[in-house]
Amino acid sequence: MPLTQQQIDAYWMPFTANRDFKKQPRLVVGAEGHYYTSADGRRIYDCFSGLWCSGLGHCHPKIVAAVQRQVATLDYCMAFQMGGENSFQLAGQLAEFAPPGFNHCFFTGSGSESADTALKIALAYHRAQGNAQRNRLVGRERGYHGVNFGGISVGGIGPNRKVFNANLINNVDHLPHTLDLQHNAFSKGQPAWGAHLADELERLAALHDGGNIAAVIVEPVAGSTGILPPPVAYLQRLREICDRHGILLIFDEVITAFGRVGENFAAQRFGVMPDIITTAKGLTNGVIPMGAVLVRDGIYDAFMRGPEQLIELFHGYTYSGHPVAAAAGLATLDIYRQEGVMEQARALEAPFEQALHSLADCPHVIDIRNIGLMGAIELAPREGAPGARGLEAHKRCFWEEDIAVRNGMDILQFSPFLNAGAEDLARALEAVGRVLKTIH
Ligand code: PXG
Ligand code: PLP
Repeated sequence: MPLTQQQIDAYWMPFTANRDFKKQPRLVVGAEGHYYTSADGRRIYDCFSGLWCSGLGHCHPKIVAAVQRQVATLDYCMAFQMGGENSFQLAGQLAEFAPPGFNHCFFTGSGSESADTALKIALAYHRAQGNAQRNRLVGRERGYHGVNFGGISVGGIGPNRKVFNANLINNVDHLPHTLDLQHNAFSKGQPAWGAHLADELERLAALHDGGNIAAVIVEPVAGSTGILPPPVAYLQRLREICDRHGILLIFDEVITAFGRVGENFAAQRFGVMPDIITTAKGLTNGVIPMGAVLVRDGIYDAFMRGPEQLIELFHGYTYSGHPVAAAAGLATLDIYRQEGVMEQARALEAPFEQALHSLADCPHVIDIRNIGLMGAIELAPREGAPGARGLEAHKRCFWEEDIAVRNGMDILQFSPFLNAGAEDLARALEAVGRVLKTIH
């Protein structure tokens, strides 16, 4: 049954140009492996792994089976003062999957909830340590940490903050972002230029006194803003400055964890260990919403003092550790470990980079950048109509080339499946090239 106009009108779509979309809705009714099935019966190759979240492909049979079993066994369990057994199993498995020393995790329902949870844990940790004066937070321009008030406050995406400006949380500073097309356009992997931008943290520490800063939150690779790989040595420098001043370093790995940069976590790829790691998305392959915040041992331990009958952290969600999500997470982690996924992702990085950069000479392209299985093609905005060119490219890819490509304004973004075929990917990028050649 085709949707009625009333149904189309009723859904207020997230981060979507609703009126434009509803003139000709791009609707999907099924998915399997690397393809969606559109409502008009076409197979659409997914170049974005859902929304970064479905790296193993859609409807993976092992995850489907695990979810089906779980929903008929324990559908939900009171999350406070009780717990479903499998959420503990998932926590234990995550600790083993994580870098050494991250042996505790707090479950959430999404990346936005993970980001706000991490900020709250950082503030509460310092208080538990007797350092209540450490209450400043530092984010970064162009950072994306979801859409809740904490996340948009430390985040650095102008339009996400503008309307809420007066109500953002207090005591937040921002580091500069690291993209400068004069210095690092068309970089492959980590740009050589830009490590010095981390020194802005030292300036903030001088201004406010480093002893008043609680935490710095950054994405190891800024994703949502259009993929900004960290300059060589940048993250190391942030780590050093944090250490010098006792500041917690939070890596928001909602996108970068679970193979997106060829390792379990970006922290491992870049060889820099944060104190707190936020995750979501790939934790369950996107099948059931779930996030997790992983903390270094000392952080958890700092809370485990005081009277034992008292709650140590006044925080939690109805759906923290949801049993059906936990089942999806357990099945997903099994696949990451058993099916050579990280090796596949690493092997795909070079052919992906090559295919992406082969579009450098297409019309309107002003930058291409990539790392791991994250890639962006930045287009010059159309005169007087920012975003129009990117949206047109997205729509034409969907209708004319049968591929799903994400656009953030005029930046086309790619998040291939961790197990994508190099030829499929090359074909999809050729199709993008065809579209770019015919766009005005
Ligand atoms: N932190 C980071 C680093 C993210 O990338 C979130 C937090 C928020 O997660 P939730 O689950 O609340 O959406 C994200 C999410 C895009 C795109 O097109 C990126 C995200 C979400 C949707 C689209 O790049 N990132
Ligand atoms: N609002 C009300 C009125 C609630 O009772 C609750 C949870 O009990 C919430 C919001 C928070 O919901 P969640 O735990 O799903 O984040």
